[in-house]
Amino acid sequence: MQQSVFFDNQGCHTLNMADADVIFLPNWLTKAAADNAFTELQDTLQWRQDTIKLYGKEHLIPRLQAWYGDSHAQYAYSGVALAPLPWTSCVSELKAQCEAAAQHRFNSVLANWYRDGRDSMGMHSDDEPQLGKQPVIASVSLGAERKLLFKHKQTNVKCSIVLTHGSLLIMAGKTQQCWKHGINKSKRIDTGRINLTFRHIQSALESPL
Ligand SMILES: O=C(O)CCC(=O)C(=O)O
Ligand SMILES: [Mn+2]
Repeated sequence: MQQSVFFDNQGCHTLNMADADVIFLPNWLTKAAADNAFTELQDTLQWRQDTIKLYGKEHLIPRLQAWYGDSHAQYAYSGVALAPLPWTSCVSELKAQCEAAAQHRFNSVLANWYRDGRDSMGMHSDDEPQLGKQPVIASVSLGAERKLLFKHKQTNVKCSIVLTHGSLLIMAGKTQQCWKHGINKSKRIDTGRINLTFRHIQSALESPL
């Protein structure tokens, strides 16, 4: 498994991945801010466990999810249509911080709650047409550390990054076009993790910038 990371003196890591633009800030939030956000999101988001149909059979998605955003930011994820709920203050504050860090506007967020190591997310790319050609995605991690795996679609090169409590991962450029990512199950993890992926959904209702 290849993993090479450049460190700068602000603790910002740029992953040296071909055909990708990935930046990782492991201590983006203070521990106190990350602890508070984890508790508040766990308690206040409208978590749901959706099902997906695979080969004609219904399966529960192995994690809880919630979708928040501007009302026009309609999204279909893994075949599940998600109507956005209106922003909560905690999610909206994190959105503003992500916008400042990524220098990019977001209008929606997918929240995932991995209750323990039995919850996971399959390898996928966030490359739905509504996200545009080279989407910028800001991903905030809270709670248990989980490993994010990347696999190059053509070369099958793999690398991984441990997503720490209070970290921010920014994926941009050709990352979604050229790589898949996912979170495997892990027997050793018995505590929860919440991840927020802020996105910008393109919509006909949006006024041009
Ligand atoms: O939990 C994570 O870090 C990954 C989440 C993700 O890939 C997604 O929401 O599309
Ligand atoms: Mn993703």
